[in-house]
Amino acid sequence: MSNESTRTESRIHCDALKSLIMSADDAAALIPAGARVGMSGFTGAGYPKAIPGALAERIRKINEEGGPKFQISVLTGASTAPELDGVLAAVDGIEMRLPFQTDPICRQRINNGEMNYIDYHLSEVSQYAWSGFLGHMDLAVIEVAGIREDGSLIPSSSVGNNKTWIEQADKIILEVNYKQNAKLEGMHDVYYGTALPPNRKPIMLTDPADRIGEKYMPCPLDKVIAVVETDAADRNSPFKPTDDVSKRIAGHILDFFEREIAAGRLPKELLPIQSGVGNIPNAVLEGLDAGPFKDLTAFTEVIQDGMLKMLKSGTLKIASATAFSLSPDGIKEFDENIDLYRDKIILRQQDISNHPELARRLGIIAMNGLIEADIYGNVNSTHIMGTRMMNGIGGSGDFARNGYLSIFVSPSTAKDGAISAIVPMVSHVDHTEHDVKIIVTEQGLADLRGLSPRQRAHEIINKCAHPDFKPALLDYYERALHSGRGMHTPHLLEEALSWHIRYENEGHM
Ligand code: 0RQ
Repeated sequence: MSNESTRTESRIHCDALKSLIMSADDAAALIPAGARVGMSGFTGAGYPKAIPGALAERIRKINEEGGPKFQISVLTGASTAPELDGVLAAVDGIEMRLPFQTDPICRQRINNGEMNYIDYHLSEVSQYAWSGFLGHMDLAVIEVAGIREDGSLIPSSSVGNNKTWIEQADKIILEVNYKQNAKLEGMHDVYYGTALPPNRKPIMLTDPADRIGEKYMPCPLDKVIAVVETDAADRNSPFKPTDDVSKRIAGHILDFFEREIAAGRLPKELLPIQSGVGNIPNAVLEGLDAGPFKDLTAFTEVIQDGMLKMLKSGTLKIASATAFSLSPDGIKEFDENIDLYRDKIILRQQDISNHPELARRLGIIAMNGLIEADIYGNVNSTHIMGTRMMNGIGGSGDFARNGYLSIFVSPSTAKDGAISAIVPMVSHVDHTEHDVKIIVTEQGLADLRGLSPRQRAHEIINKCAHPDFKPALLDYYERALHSGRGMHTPHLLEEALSWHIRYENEGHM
């Protein structure tokens, strides 16, 4: 993942594919307008580094000449980086994007109505592709760490949907990235037993450490039309230093775990943890590492910096994921100490890392971020003020609905206190009141298990709301309760979204 590998020795060991080595420009020229392209990449790891840029340049030139607009559809594992989403969105080269993105230019195009965006649970993308809902896959562009003699592929720093794209696409272009650590070889576990209903069989994984698949991905040689060699590191932003708000959120979660262990509802090693990306989840991991826990396991989507630290200290004994999501410092740490991490990390495809059957069986503790929650426990994690896409639901729903505990975390306010994260009614729902078990802000932790909607409202307002907004929330709830309308989930429908409208009009809720 950083500079350890060099090009002194070729990583392309398959003779049949050596003759297909070409420049990124020549490979990009093989991608036609209108193509539906499955690309590798998951949270800034394992995405193709050279071809998207070369393609973007080609699209820019062609579109400047006038004539029919050149765009493609881009399907990935999850978010990528400026070298993929950013460059293609900048030239308006993406007609349709799925299933998750975090790129600012993409976001702008999506919210301007210039790009179709389909926001799917990450575990489901592969089955949708196999069911035919996502259309015909023309091409796969996949980054790999190397190609073996028999043409099978050594996956790179993410697996994502690569297995599906390779199997489904008519044609395949490979990027062999020499910056990816050669010792990634052997860390993957790609499962070839999935099927569509009614032919499904149980997935025989009962522990996050179980290996059920292959270390390599077979690749039909007759489909490969180009091989491009690259030398570029994965790119992710550094984490913000842990601030007081994150520390307080982490503290509430650690106290909660200790109470649950004391009550006999969690074992002392907890249950396998899933942690979303972002500064707060990373701070929670750091808090766990500083706490009394040992021999924890993770069954999650991404390995972030906090998890590396936990693996190194022994707090965590095994981490199963589909990708890395490391800061530049995290990448350096991983590369320098890969021998320590190799046996403790398993990278799987995302339809297994996020599989509902496995999340339910293992009893995952899911921890994800929220944009806003309402007083009854519905959570919006995707839409700003109900209409503007932030990132997407990602894998949060896979784990929140199917895990044993679903914890959602957020500061109690956003935008310097102008916005309350706790609102009367969410402006968009991703995780319903039925899926959300625990909400945590720096103010406190609301445990919603076993509570009716009215009881939940008291718990959420009193434990999680910021003091600046608490009186107004209590006032809303009391007036709704006595409005003469339904008392199961009391609401004042005329007012329910007035906080959002006030923010849009006046810049303050
Ligand atoms: O924007 O930096 O411009 O001010 O949203 O908010 O508080 O920094 O939190 O980075 O953890 O993101 C839900 C978006 C939280 C994320 C979400 C603004 C806020 C800031 C980010 P600025 P924070 P985080 C595994 C699981 C869905 C996917 C998921 C997410 C920015 O966690 O995308 O969970 N989750 N995947 O100011 C207006 C509000 C706001 C608000 C926050 N109420 N109104 N703006 N912001 N609340 C990973 C994968 O699936 C791959």
